[in-house]
Amino acid sequence: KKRVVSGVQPTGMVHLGNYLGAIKNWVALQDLYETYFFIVDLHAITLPHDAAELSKSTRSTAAIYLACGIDSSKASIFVQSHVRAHVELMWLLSSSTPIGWLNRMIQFKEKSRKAGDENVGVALLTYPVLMASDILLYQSDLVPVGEDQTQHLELTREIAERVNNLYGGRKWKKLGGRGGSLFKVPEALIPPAGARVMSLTDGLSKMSKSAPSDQSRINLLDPKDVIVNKIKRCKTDSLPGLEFDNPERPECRNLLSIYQIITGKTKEEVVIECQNMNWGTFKTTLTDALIEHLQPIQARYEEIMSDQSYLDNVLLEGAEKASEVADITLNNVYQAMGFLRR
Ligand code: AQP
Repeated sequence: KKRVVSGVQPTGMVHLGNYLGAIKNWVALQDLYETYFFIVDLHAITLPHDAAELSKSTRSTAAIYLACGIDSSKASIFVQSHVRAHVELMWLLSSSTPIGWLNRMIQFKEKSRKAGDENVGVALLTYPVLMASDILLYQSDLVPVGEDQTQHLELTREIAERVNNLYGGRKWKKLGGRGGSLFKVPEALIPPAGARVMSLTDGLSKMSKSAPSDQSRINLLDPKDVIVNKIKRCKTDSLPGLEFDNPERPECRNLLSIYQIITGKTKEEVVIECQNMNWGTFKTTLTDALIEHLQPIQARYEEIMSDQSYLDNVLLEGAEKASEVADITLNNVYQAMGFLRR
């Protein structure tokens, strides 16, 4: 079976964008591939973070994975920092990653500009190397990535090829290794179209955990009245009818797309159903569909959170399974780089 890895950062509340763009798609992937879904807590400290919140958020994100249908008998579900190999391999990869490759990363440029000099730690520059480590440790074939992460995946591929060339093959064999590639070079798994969920208050920017206003996103755990209120107040326009493909109407496209994905209808079905609706009617329809979709997830979440030992066990088993695979890769790289083995 091909291997797939992916994760969400425990940096706040998981929102509809994380769900529709990532977690919901993983549920189908776990039946097709050998999957590793982790909570990327080490990435969550890239920008200044709240220490008291991190572990709570990590637990909650793990419970959300399970509540959304990720199944621990199919996928390895674990916390990134529980598998030490991630940080170790990152250091080894850093030595072979030219700093120019990292300086080029658009997200670094954007996030460092926004954060201001005082808040820009070295980790903001080097975190794509940690991401490369996350992926390469598992010899992943496919990585589901949003548009915003394609540059980082390309970097991962470049790092893999460079380390394979520098230390793999015959050189590794001479040091007692198996020879061949140290890393599989992974491919991107592009998510289904329409999976980029935009802000409720601005149809041109993505729904995001870090946006200051909570009104801009639907959190997966938002209670019913909050969802009603957020959809009631979300940005719309004053044109008649509803349509997907008018570039002047990004909010309209976004809300219709959300409706389409959570109801599982086709675009054509949604067009027929909604094209003549006014905003008031559509907002009620969308709110009802959201509540109907999220309510069972929220109920399962409460159940999972009420049994801490179950969650601990899932994470422990997940970390053990993941470590077995990760340690093989890590040990190979140590060997190929010439480290004295214990
Ligand atoms: N708006 C979105 N639409 C579709 N997919 C999205 N993802 C995030 N936002 C959207 C996908 O969720 C996964 C996990 O993301 P992350 O935790 O690494 O955070 P992020 O990509 O930085 O986005 P966030 O959650 O909104 O945080 P901030 O505020 O930091 O930008 C990824 O697969 C991502 O593509």
